[in-house]
Amino acid sequence: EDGYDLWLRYRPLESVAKARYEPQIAGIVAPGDSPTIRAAVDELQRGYRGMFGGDLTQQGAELRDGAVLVVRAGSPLVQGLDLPFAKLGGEGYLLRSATVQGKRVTIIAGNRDIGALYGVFRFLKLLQAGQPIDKLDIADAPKLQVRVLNHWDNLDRHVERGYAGQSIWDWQKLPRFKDPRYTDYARANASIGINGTVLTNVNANADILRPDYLQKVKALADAFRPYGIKVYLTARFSAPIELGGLATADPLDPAVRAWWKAKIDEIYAVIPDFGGLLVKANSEGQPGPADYHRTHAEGANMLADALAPHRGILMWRAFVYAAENAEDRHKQAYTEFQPLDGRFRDNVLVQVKNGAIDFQPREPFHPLFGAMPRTPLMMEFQITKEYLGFATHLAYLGTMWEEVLEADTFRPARGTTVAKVIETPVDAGAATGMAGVANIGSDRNWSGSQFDQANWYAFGRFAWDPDAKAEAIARDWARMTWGGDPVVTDTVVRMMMGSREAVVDYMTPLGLTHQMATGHHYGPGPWVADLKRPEWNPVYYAQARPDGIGFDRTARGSDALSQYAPQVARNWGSLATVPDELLLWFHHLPWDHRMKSGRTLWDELVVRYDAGVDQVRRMQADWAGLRGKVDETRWAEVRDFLAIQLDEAIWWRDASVAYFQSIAKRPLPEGHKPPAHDLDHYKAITTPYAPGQGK
Ligand code: BDP
Repeated sequence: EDGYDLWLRYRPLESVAKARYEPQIAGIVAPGDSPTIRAAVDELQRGYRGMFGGDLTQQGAELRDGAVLVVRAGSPLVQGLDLPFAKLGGEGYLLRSATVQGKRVTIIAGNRDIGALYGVFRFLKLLQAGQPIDKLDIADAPKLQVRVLNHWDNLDRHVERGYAGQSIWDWQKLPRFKDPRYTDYARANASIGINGTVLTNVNANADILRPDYLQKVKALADAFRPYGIKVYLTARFSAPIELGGLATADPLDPAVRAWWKAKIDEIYAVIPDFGGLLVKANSEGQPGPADYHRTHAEGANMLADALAPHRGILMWRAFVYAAENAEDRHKQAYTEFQPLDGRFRDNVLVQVKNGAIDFQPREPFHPLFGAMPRTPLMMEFQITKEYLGFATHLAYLGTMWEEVLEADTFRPARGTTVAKVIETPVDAGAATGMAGVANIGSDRNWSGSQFDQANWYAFGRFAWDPDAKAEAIARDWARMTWGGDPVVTDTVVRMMMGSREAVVDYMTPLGLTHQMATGHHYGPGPWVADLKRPEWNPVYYAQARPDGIGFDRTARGSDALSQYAPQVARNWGSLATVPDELLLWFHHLPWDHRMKSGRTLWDELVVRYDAGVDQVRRMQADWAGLRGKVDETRWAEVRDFLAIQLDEAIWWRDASVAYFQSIAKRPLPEGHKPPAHDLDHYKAITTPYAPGQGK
């Protein structure tokens, strides 16, 4: 095994389980004939072949006991049954054990074919997990409409922040050659409810909008369509200049508007169900409406208006911080976007990163959530682990996403979690959604490591249900990916559940952030102070000085806290109630500040760095115990990656302790070893050829 099959492995069931299931799965009845129903039947067959051996017989309208019905609402086969189609929406599904024509059957159905496909994946998951299927009564529907991956893939197949090889989009061979991998990609996404994919990097290249590239995009759209997946592209705001030869890209210029309208009409002529566009504007050097003194709303609405007749969506990113702006970077997106509340069209989704800075191992939730009640906001998570040790460090992100989604914004009132904010359409026609920056590449195992597949999986599950639980998701993934042995499942889940906190601890404990080395963001660089913009430097974030450490975001400092609801601001603003995890995010404190543990801040910091390293050791020990219980190839890969992670956790810990000790000038707490080398040693380490860098 090399991991290619992801969580859709469908390995042979044990004979007891097989014997139990067999009478309940005696054939398929799938009367509809559409590409999506065919995909559903294919998947059921594939699963059956893998788990039971042989093919399921396709049966006609004459039902037999044990038939599995794959149908749509309205099928004569399910008439007269009391089935909850009304609450399934366009993409939901139901699984129901029932008696039809006097026979015991299992119904898998949705209002549309895609629901039936999603239902088949759920059914296969039950079998993979050894769950009973004789009294099924499940109805499920996604809580968000737009559930998209964002590929930061360039046209030359370099993936920005990608750690799994090259882009899987082989532009040079498209449209003629459709790699079978495109279908497996679509299957994997459909199995977790992802219904869209942005093919190209947010740092966009206008060439993707050229007619020849649109034909390539169409080929991908054709491959994905049966699986309910729409394609989206990134739009470079200056494309009217670069492709259209216009002198300006001013969104209020009639020629510019006409150019975009024609371009968007052209896209829809090629791909009638095209999803829409994603734009990064006036951020990190990208062109945008501010170049013409226009607002983000003016820029977004121009594109939204051109997309609207085609029912297309415009995703507009709120990830902005400007070179000219001296304001705390935490505050800048809110300052720029919040006043625009209510000014965006209904088919615009403002795409907001989970935290205010940048996909760090831990951030408090972004203050825009809850603060723009008249604007559709979508969540943006980063699945690829740019700031959490690339593919080599084991870090399950489900716990991080759950933490953010469960956070209470108190806007307008207690109980309005971030999940509620993004789930609730701002008015009847408004869109909802979640985006995940993909970790997928051309590596055989798709994600660069076995365990990073779990992050792709978890993203889909949270996009379907933002109120989902990270542990339950980890358990499902572990069972499907590593087999049914409960010892394996429990161990894998335990490793996963502690893994992200370990990374936080050995990289950026107690609310520290952005301590990564320049450019690639892989190793430690807490001393870096030479980059041209202040907020690119780690020293900007830690504010470590002889008097103490941490970024003061209270009213005495940058007052970023004032961007949150008063209850949140009070909670995080007070030393009595702020959780240790966010302490230095919001407060600058003396090295001898007394922590809840009774230790000084300096001692606590060192204790946390070591706790992170120890947790990696525990993961190693856990994994060692699974030898022989999972296949050797994948086992050995994980073992080796954990060894890399331990080395690098120690590197992070030692480099950070050496640096902060040079400022704090205090001894290490009892029992904690000094760094192996002096500070200059760590400063001299360079990583010039790390993968995934921006270009
Ligand atoms: C940063 C990445 C950069 C992205 C940027 C973004 O380092 O490569 O372009 O986010 O989200 O974290 O636009």
